[in-house]
Amino acid sequence: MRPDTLAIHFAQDPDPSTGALVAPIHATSTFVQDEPGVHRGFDYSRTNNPTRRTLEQVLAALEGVRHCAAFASGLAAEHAILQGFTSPGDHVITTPDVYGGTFRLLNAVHGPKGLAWTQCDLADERALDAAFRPETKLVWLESPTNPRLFVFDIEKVCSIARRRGVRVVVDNTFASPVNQRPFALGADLVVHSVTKYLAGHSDLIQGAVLARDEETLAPVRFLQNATGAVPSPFDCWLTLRGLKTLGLRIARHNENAQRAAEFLAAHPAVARTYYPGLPSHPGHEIARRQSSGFGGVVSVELRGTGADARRFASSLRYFRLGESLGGVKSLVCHPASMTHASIPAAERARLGLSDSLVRLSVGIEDGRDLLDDLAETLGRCGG
Ligand code: P1T
Repeated sequence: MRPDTLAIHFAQDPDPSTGALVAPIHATSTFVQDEPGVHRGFDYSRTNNPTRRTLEQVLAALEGVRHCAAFASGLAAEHAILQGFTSPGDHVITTPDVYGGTFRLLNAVHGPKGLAWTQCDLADERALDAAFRPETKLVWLESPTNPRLFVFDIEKVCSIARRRGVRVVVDNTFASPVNQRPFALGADLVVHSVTKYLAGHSDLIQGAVLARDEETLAPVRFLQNATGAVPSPFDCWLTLRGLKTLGLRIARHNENAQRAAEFLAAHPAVARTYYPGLPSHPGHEIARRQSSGFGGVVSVELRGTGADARRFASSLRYFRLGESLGGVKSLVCHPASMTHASIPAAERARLGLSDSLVRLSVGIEDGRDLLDDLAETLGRCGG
């Protein structure tokens, strides 16, 4: 089955008891047992639930593997990986750009408990080599990164890490499995904020961790039940619904974002455009090689002050000002005061996360309307 067919059919046969074409929502906390300890594979919905299991099967199949644990949010999924694969005294290497919530999870939750972590330009092989320590347990890789869309050679990083016996986690949220398949490039674990492209409609929060085998996933699977940050059956069903159009949506996101990026790169009010689909992007060749599309997020540094950037972000018509990305409806955010505000200002300055940066999540509206919106607003508010 190819991915677009799989998203619609895989693990989703009509309900045998009623013939319902669409899988029911198993809204139940518990399952009646035939005898104490004898049941039909489900005993309690925190541990397992048929709707969640279907979602996990479909997500795994889309990433080309068979094992997935769904969580109540992307951050809950990340937390389970960090808890399951690291201990106090261990060390994690990550990308220079990461989602602000991931930074906070490392910096303010796991850091104080003794986890060390280094942000490193994974494109610089010498810097990457130097970043490894005997205690390094994970390389945590966003590609493209949030919010500046840096792209890293996943296959190369995986082979370097493998030689050292270190696992690689790829946060595949920005690409989605339609554009990029990290397991084929050597990743050990894939994590998603399902909230974004997978669910696709900005109507729920959810996460997932995927692995090639259940043995690798075991620490995460244990924590899914033991700490209980599981998604509701209804949210799992909504994601199953959203996934049916994933291929179509991503194709349009890719197309609209490419056009927006080309337009913005040529605009005099824009100092710098970050989009892997632009030949000027430093990771363009790698992105062409390791992905089949460049995604729906475009970031720009505007000329002018941070206040100008904030005004621009607040003035667009179709790009609504809000956190998140990956939904059908376009969004815009000012990372320094929104998604990446949990990174202290001095640290943002060190990382080069400018106050003039604006991040666009280009939706699936008619791309011409989106370009008109950008042109008109830059005309009014451009620096
Ligand atoms: O929001 P949540 O579902 O918990 O997922 C966290 C997360 C993990 N990884 C990446 C790459 C992300 O972008 C996110 C969430 N990001 C936003 C809310 C945002 O606006 O960037």
